[in-house]
Amino acid sequence: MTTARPGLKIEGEQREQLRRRLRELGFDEVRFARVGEEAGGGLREWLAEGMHADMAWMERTADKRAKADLVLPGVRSVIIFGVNYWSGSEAENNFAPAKPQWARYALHKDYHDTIRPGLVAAGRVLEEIAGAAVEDYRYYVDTGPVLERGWAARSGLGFRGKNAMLISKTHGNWLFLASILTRVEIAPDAPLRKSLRPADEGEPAGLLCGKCTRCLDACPTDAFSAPGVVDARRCISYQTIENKGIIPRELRAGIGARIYGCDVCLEVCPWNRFAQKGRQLLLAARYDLADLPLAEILALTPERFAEIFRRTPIMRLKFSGLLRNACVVAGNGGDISMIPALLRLVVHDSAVVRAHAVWAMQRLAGSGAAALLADARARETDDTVLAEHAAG
Ligand code: B12
Repeated sequence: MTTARPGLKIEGEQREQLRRRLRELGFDEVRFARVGEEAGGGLREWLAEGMHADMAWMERTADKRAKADLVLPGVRSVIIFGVNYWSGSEAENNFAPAKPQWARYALHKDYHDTIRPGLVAAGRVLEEIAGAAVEDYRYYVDTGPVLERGWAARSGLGFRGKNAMLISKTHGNWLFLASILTRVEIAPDAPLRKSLRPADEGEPAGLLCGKCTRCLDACPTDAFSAPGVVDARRCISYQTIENKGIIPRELRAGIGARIYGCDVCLEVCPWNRFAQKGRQLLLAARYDLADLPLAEILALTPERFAEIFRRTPIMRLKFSGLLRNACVVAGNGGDISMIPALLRLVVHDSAVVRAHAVWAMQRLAGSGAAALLADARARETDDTVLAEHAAG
């Protein structure tokens, strides 16, 4: 077994020097946590209840998420980074009722790409200040088998809100998280309430939420199975980003105008009043995406899709995923001028797109839909799409 080499220890002024240098790289928050006997918080219960929907990768990596030592043998500390993506007013038009709404984080170039160079540089700083070798640390942003919110809560970066978000007292809900697991022993920062057991060992959700339940009450699809616990199967973020297939019919109306992700449980949180506009040193804004009219999205070609969304998180959704979501938004919007565009999509190559286009047509054209859809229905061979025709 590999253990930390003697001497790889940082505390006092040296630790603060490390923090300062890391912040200079563009990270808004840099906190330290000690690795102990984690059990993975509620991850196992969450998985056992099937709340991860079809994110099988969450199941495959559960052991590693629960025990950092399986990711980096001999790991002693986790450095948790917060990157503030609050944009102030620029993205306000994102919330004009007539427009498709995008999760705020999506209105940037892919943050995995823009934050990663910062983490590479952070590794170099760790090598320089702590004498670590390259094999003494691993860095991750989002995609690694690391319970980032658990570590962040443990490091005192914030607390786990009733909306399951890591909420910072200074940035509210608008922080991306990233981490470095390291064999360097770094004196840990204190969690917000020292008297509590470590966050991912069962800290109650909503430590600083008081009686507030705005997030739980506002969720359009009732996705919270308990305070702090999101059932991904009902979460609009999951349905519009991770789910690549059919969005359950009973959830579609709740999606409203949300074309990619959902910020409702973040937006309503009173802690956001402290948020300051981010420095954007490790981010590249794409607020222009929020100006795309729905009609233009419904009429996109694969080439134009790639051109507009290149290097943004939206590429994860793929062309057909965006069209699917646009159909749902059109179906909810009540604007009959979308009907010609939808009629082109009821014969699209993708069965998933066809199914949601049929649904949207039925919502917009009402009793006239059957006649307008007759040709498409006659030619349809996919059972899922036929079921949508029949359901109308
Ligand atoms: C899978 C995933 C999702 C899934 C599931 C969400 C969820 N609540 O778990 C879906 C697709 C729905 C999703 C949605 C979103 N996500 Co997401 N997601 C992740 C990912 C990859 C893993 C999260 C995870 O492990 N979930 C499992 C649950 C069990 O754990 P958790 O809530 O994260 O951690 C807590 C529990 O273990 C808890 N705990 C303790 N005791 C108990 C007891 C019980 C019974 C339970 C269940 C839990 C529990 O302690 C931990 C922390 O306090 C992380 C990145 C990462 N590597 O961590 C990003 C991450 C959590 N997502 C993020 C973001 C921004 C979002 C969205 C806002 C995106 C959007 N606008 O559409 C929404 C927010 C939804 C929400 N309210 O949680 C950020 C959150 C940043 C922050 N400040 O909190 C992360 C950290 C990505 C990042 N690197 O910045 N996400």
